[in-house]
Amino acid sequence: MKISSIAPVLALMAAQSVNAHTLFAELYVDGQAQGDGTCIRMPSDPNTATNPIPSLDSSDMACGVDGTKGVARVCSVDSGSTLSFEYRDWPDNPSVGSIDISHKGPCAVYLKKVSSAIDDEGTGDGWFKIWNEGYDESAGKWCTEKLIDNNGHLSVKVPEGLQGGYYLIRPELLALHNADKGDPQFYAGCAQVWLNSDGTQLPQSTVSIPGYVDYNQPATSFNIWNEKMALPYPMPGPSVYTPSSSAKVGNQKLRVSQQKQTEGLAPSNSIITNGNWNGIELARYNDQEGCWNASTACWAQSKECYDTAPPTGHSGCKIWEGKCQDINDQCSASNYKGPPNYMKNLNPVVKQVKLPAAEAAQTGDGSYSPASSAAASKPATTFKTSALVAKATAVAPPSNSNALTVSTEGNCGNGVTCKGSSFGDCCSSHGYCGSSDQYCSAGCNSAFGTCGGQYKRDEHNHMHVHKHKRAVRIGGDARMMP
Ligand SMILES: *[C@@H]1O[C@H](CO)[C@@H](O)[C@H](O)[C@H]1NC(C)=O
Ligand SMILES: [Cu+2]
Repeated sequence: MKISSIAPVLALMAAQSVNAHTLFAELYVDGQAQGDGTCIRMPSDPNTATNPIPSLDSSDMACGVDGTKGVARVCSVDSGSTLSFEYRDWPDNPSVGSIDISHKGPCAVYLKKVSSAIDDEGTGDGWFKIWNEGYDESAGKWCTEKLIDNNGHLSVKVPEGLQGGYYLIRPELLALHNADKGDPQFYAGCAQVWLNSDGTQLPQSTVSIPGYVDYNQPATSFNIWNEKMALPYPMPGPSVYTPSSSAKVGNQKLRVSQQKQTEGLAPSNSIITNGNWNGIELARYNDQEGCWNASTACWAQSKECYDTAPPTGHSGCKIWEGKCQDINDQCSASNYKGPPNYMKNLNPVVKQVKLPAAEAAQTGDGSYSPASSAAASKPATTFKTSALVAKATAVAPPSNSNALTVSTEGNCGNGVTCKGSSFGDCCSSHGYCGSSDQYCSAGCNSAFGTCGGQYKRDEHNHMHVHKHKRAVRIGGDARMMP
């Protein structure tokens, strides 16, 4: 019994070591965290889960790699609800960061009405955009930069008046750092939701994904490195759908839909969630055989949990394992009445996360329109702590500075210096060489290069070198950051 519980843990730990870029990893509905990966389609391979979508022509564009396959859960949202999307640089650790600062570009949120949020593949026609933002000229920031300011969170309101039913909700980021070289990098994932609404509206015109955007369009080949950017930025995709004003009547939240959600609900006897898996309480027992039966059934669920854990991790499986171990211990001690703590909710208490207010609805072309003042103010940085916090390993100073070798791979630390390297002379706090502000100012590590006052506009070249380079291991911590 013990063996079967440990083997999958080790397998997963090994698999979840290296990441880069970003992933839509958690959905919040009116501020309520839905759980790591819960109701979200995401790539199954944790090693590549944060990579951009490989091709703009592929079915991956709809809901990401492996996104044509639905997950077991569907989250409930109301007409007018605020949805917040959490992006993570490390899918199983929200406290590390959201997306590399080099990944500058626009964001958008798309919806598609479907007959089944679980069975619909997401690809094809039916998509409409409910919000987008490109470059905010007054703030001098791209949408992705604001996302970083908001600790990886993006909030939008579900339009009121939409037909109730199942939807796929698709937040999208586009990183433009290599767009001028023919490599626009899209990040998209889908949340499966039930929209509780008695509205009747749906947009007349929708687009197909893939198909709504292509290479060599103004939006996807835009050069962010020009001394003077060709603003306004031409947003990719269709214009934003705005419901007709007649839809916005009264308090939609009080007008509950006649229909009820039937698919993707958490079972009522679920006592813990991990991603889209639910731990189901075991039947009561009061003899030896029943006890060991319960133990077997418990470990079988544990295996299922690990086998289905998304890249966001398996902290819930670990908690469930504790329950199985408890049952085992009790059976061994001839205490055959159980299960212990029957129907006790085992989900950890979720710490409050400060989320940005919903962005103002936009009409038309996606050029910036100011959000509410609440959204503009910087949020506090309260984060729920993950059970699997990766150790941030400080780059140790060299024991002998004469032993420094010049970086040949763009990394620095552990005896490797940026000074004299082709990547730039500054070593960033994350252990990468460069010569822009992001490498040479705050956090710059003077032990492995020079710091300050030499900002050059050559980070473009740098990012090119690092294009999709997998994170390099430095002092036990793997990161892909400046
Ligand atoms: C234990 O499991 C076996 C095999 O599934 C079953 O035949 C038996 O009835 C179970 N016993 C109890 C007490 O639940
Ligand atoms: Cu990237």
